[in-house]
Amino acid sequence: MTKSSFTLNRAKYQPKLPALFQKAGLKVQAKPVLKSTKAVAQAGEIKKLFPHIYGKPTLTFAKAAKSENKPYRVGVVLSGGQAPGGHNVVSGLLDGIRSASPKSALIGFLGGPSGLIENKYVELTPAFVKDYRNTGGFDIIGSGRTKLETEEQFASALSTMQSHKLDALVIVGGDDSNTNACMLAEYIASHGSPITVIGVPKTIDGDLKNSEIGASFGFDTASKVYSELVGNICRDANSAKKYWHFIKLMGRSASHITLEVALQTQPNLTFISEEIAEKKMTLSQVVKTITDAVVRRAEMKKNFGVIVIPEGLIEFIPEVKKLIAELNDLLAGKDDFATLSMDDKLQFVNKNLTAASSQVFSSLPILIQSQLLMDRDPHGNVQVSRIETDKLLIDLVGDSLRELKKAGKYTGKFSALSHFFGYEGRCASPSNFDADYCYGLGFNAAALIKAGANGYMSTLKNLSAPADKWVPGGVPLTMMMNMEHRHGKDKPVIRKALVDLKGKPFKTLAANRQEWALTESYQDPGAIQYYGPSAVCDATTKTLALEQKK
Ligand code: FBP
Repeated sequence: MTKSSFTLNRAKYQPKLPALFQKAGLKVQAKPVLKSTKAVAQAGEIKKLFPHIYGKPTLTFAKAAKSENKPYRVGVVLSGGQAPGGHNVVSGLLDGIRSASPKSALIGFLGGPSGLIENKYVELTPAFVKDYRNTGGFDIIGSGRTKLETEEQFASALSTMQSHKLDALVIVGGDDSNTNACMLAEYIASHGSPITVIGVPKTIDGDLKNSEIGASFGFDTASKVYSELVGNICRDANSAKKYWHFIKLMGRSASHITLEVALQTQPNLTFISEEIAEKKMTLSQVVKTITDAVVRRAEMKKNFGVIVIPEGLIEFIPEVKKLIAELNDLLAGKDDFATLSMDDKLQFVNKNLTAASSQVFSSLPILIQSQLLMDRDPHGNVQVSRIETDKLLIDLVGDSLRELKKAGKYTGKFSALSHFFGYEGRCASPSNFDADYCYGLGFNAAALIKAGANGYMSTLKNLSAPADKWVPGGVPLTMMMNMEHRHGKDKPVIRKALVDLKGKPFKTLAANRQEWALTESYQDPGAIQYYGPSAVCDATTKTLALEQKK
């Protein structure tokens, strides 16, 4: 296969490892930091559910005086949505275990967790991995969203691992996939097997972070891709001066991507779902906020602007959130729902919803109603990327502007365009940050395997500093767990990190948004740079820089 000259040249990039691994390779030993740990919430219940792996210490590494050189047999699964850098996790892991011994072997399970259950795999040799270094995508072994749930699935997963004589399995995934990793680690330990499970924090959504994890990989690259696109649209809006652009940005629940893109590009209006939930805003209040901005700008003869909307916004409007929770429970108990006609679906739903939710449901356009009734993903999440919130808002704002026009309160023109940026960013070539971070996370996972850590997430701390100053370590997965209502039942899951309304990134937006609404303070972040000055090529996200600013 011929390759673009970018691919050929980018393959030569040598990711930067933390100084400890540069000096010592895998000749390191684990040291506890926090001697014991607790789950973030419902600690008693989590402890009961994970008796074999609960409460372990957090770990860091130091150079070892002596180090045993043994070959490792490791399996790897890429799980959930694609995120830039996955291939570098694989290459860092391979280089890590091979630096312990060139006889080490890496088995890649195909198509996500289902490959592990069904024992579909490929051996990831250095020659196989070579072409994937520093590239985007998960195509090296594919990904999937199968949830490990049943006794049979766990038993098959363990038997696959035993058949390959694995020492460890690495699961690269977001909150749901690392919940899988945690359950599997407990299952394996409870069956007396020495195989260990290590998670790697992945998701463009940026919501797998906490006191121990600075960022999930992929967020940096994806938000830079969207920032470039939104920056271009801002410039177009200000050149043509005739369109309102409604831009929905991926990120499922949390609004981290939207917030980061807003900080990078300074559009006229930005919605942050977490703020909408906190202020208990109704859908009409959201529509009124946009309508007011359109009217005020029209008074200044500016019949154009740019609005960014997180894809999960609809789920955070309290009345819709309640409706979705009721729908989730209803749909979880009705296996034949997908086979019903639309009329039968609507009849079933309207009959079983509470009066308040039924009213909210009926007030939505039929297109949005049908999108709310689509299949949930295997983890019970509404597939918000398929709900056209951008178009819904354009319709509703259009209606309210027509009313104002009739009442003589608005004389402007409203011509709106909708965009959705999501899949455009998930497989981009990893930025230097993600290329380094992912390679380091993979190498660090090898160090955790060598340390015999089970039920841990691979971590690199101090991420706003240059890569050689990053601090490798591990965090017990149970430390991030809490109980949540999913598929009509309470289940242990890793807690999602939503946007902190008291945090510096949100406060920076809040301090500037009035000015940005009425002016054209648009910024042009440009495309991701892979060659050039470090200040441009190695810059982290604004979110990370603001969060870690002392
Ligand atoms: P992960 O949490 O698995 O990383 O997935 C992130 C995401 O890209 C969300 O932002 C988006 O809502 C969802 O995946 C889309 O899923 P799909 O790829 O199944 O359409």
